[in-house]
Amino acid sequence: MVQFENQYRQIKVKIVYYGPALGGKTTCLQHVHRVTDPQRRSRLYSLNTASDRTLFFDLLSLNLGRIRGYRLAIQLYTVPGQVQYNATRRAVLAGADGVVFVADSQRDQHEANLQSFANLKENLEANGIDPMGQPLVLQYNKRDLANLIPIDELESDLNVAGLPSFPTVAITGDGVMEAFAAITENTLVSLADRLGIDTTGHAIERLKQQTRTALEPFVTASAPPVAADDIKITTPEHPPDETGPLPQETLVREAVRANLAMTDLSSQLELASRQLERKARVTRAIIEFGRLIAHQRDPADVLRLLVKTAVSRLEVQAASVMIVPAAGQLREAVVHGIEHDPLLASVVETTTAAGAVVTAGEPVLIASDLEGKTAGSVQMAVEKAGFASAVAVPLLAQDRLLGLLAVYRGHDRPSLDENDLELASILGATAAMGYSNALAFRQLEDSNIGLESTVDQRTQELKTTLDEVRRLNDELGRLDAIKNGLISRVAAQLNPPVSSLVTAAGALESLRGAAPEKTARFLDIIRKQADALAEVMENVGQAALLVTDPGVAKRHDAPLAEILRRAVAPVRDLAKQLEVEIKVLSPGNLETIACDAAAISTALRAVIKNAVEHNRPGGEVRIEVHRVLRGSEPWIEFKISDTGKGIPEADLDRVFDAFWQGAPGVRGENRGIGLGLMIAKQVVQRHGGRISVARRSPEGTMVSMALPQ
Ligand SMILES: Nc1nc2c(ncn2[C@@H]2O[C@H](COP(=O)(O)OP(=O)(O)OP(=O)(O)O)[C@@H](O)[C@H]2O)c(=O)[nH]1
Ligand SMILES: [Mg+2]
Repeated sequence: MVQFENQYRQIKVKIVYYGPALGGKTTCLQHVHRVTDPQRRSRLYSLNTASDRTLFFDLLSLNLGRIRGYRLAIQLYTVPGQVQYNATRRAVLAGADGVVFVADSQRDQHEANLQSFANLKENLEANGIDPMGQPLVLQYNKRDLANLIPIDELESDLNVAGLPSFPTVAITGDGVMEAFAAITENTLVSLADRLGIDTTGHAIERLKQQTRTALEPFVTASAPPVAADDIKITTPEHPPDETGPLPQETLVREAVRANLAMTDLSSQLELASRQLERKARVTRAIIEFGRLIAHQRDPADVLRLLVKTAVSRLEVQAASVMIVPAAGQLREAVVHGIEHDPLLASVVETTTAAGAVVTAGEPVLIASDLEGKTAGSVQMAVEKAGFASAVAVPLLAQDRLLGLLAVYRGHDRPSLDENDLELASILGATAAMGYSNALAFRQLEDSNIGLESTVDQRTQELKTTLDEVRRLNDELGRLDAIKNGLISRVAAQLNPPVSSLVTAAGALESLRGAAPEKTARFLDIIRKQADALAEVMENVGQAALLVTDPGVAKRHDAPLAEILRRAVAPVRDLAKQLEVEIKVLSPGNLETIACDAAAISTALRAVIKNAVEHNRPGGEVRIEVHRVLRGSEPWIEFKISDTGKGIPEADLDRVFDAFWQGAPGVRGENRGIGLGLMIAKQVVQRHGGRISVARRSPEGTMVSMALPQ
């Protein structure tokens, strides 16, 4: 009777070797064990009850595929052949899924064969098994000996049903594996039939094919030598007295059952411990992977690590990670062992197989097993790419789809199974968390950088604004100082002419009707004082203009000759008075210059007047005009030089300051309010020009005013 072992998702199938005493059953079982399990991963157990020996072992290393998702495993038993151990035989036969009857081919054993065969039928029936429906194959053993029963005779005596039969030599293994392959195949087909799987269809063909593929190598393999520890013998503490009366049949049966259960349990424990070991390995791998992922800051590194770990832990040839960029289709991010992911290659009705998996949102296991869940396009894509099995796991973090992990295994290895699916799912979930963390970290970093640069920019702007405010404040302070100076100067400057005017006007009044030569002196005074007043007013006007409008000059084309005339004419009288000669040296063909003509004339006049006032009697003021090139730009340069005492070197920097007047002039007094040169400098600067002052040798000062033409 087939055993479902749910915790291992495994079905255990029981095959019993039956036959007359000394027919070779034990020898057969040992042969199968040695051939199929050369590494001795499963043990061959032997139970002793009285002097009989029941051998059994689990055949776990065979990959016989799956039925309804359950792995198939085989358990082999022999029974004691001696007549008196019938209770044991019956107990062992209970739950048999298939039987191999090992007949002894020696002539003198024929009666024993017939008796044992009859006994088999009887015991099957006693266990509620229909002998006709039971999978059964026959071995005619010891074909190497003399005095044999011919095969024909054995066939007609034992095999009326036409079952598969094999001549064998158990001690060399000849024919043993062929018989084993036949009983395995028949048993699995019968099992599928009992489970209601259509035994005429494609599924059963696949199962048979898988069984043949699994057993083929063993049929042709030669058996390794017998090992000393091949058989583990479990012996009762007090061996029963062989000569004494046989124990009651029921007692024997119970003893055998208990013993069988014990050893079966022990083999299950072995299996469980192997699975536990594997689980522990897997758990360690998961912890290690989680630790690695937690340290990743680069999303691409997380994906690379996932593929690397999946390939090594799941022992697959190929793997890939696809990702979903914001609102986009899946695309490959990391690919290993394949050029392109097969799930992206196949398209059914505009959807890729990968798309179908992520839409379903569940991990998928694809394996070419008997009853594997058919997954339509995914299965097709995997088969088309030449792989036998695959696992695809959607990568989700907080319910958000990030991508898909897919791993692929070829036909040369056992199919990926539920354990692999589970491991892949855990790796995928861990990586998805790591990936989404790394993405968030990167976003945070990016926005931090943005924030920093914004703060920098604002700080810079603020600094610029502050600098500007400071500059404006300084300028305001400077202008305020000029204003205050201007007011006191103007008051001082206005006082003498005004009182002279008042005096002269009074004198004129008293001389009303007098001769013109008498009044001429007072009129002269009035004119001169009026001129002085006019000059003060002009200076104040200019200063006010510069203070209120420090912008760029308004330019119009003006003839240079006119500008010069307007600058020099008002100073001629003063020059004559001070016995200073004014010489204008300019090229005849003076052109026009784009400037604020009135302002430039005023600036020039201030400089010329300064040169006249600080000259010596008999001295000269020379005004030269040149056209010069600054780079490729045409400029006009005015050079005003005098023959006065000159300005001390230390004072040269201060001549353009407001109200600076230096040493008293020719007449021992300062005229004006000391704004002339400052105004000149501001006018020139507003035109984008240059003004400078230098001492001349051997005497005098030279001021240069240069303007872009
Ligand atoms: N020459 C020869 N000897 C064999 C062959 N098969 C088994 N023997 C020998 O026959 C003897 C009995 O073999 P076992 O395998 O113990 O027989 P068994 O069927 O298990 O016997 P019980 O357990 O007593 O029922 C041993 O000495 C084997 O070496 C064979 O094919 N040829
Ligand atoms: Mg035996």
